[in-house]
Amino acid sequence: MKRLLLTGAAGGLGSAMRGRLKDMADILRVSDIADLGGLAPHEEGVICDLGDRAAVDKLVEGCDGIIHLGGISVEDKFSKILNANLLGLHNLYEASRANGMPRILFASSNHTIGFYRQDEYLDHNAPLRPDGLYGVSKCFGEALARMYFDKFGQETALVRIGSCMEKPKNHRMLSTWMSYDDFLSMIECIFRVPRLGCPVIWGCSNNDTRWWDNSHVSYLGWHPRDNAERFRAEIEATVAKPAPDDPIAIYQGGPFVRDPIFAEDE
Ligand code: NAI
Ligand code: 15L
Repeated sequence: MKRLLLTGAAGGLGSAMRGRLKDMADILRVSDIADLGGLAPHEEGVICDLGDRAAVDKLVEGCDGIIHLGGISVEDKFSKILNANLLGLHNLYEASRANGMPRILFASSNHTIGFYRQDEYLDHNAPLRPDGLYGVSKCFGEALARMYFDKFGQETALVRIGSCMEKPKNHRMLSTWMSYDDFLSMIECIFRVPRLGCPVIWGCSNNDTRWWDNSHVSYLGWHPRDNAERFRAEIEATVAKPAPDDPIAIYQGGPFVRDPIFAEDE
């Protein structure tokens, strides 16, 4: 690719992936509403609110691919989720439609299905069961992407990320963790495969206790190599195990299922 756009580049995952994406394109256009820090030689920076239609149109212009990580990433007030995750996504897809429909990786989330139990094994056909407004916004994103595929042929990978961080932080993440290396190899497969379509892809490593079946996307050639199991002893020694009747131990969405609906004036 000549120019790859990375939104949410100042966030936790964006910061971790920026350097790793260096060989994916001649230029990495990094964007966020927050300060992007220093730019590497292969990067160009654009400060942009995803809720600003005109700014997003300019942001997408000239890009051959988009990794969309930007937005609200936890439960929050609806007004904030509305701007970044609903209006922002609509802006991104309209901008893409006007600019040659570059392939998109949409960072969806396991919180689209957070109310399934941890003893259930899901495939991509499982009906949505979001665990909060944040999860609902990711369901909206998946539906929007699917509509743009069916109506216009816009390709998107709907990546339902589990917990993508340096290492798992608790017992639940022994199932949901995805390593940065596995995310990078997934990204490479998504942008290399001749025909992507608009598949749901579960974003977790090759964890012994994973809950999700990716066999429908074997055509991508993605083979996650890491396994959270190597952190089990460390987690068991350092993190208290939740009681079996604690929702954190029952539901796939873990602590998100306990979040309230946040009031606008709080
Ligand atoms: P993060 O919250 O650290 O990063 C999100 C970035 O989006 C932030 O830098 C923020 O400034 C930016 N942003 C928020 N509102 C914006 C707006 N209106 N306009 C432009 N930028 C805006 O989240 P993280 O962990 O880096 O996650 C990245 C993406 O992956 C998010 O979309 C999140 O929902 C998704 N995801 C991440 C998971 C993880 O384990 N890190 C798990 C599941 C999904
Ligand atoms: C998410 O969707 C969040 O963005 C991230 O912060 C993690 O909490 C992750 O899910 C998770 O479920 O562990």
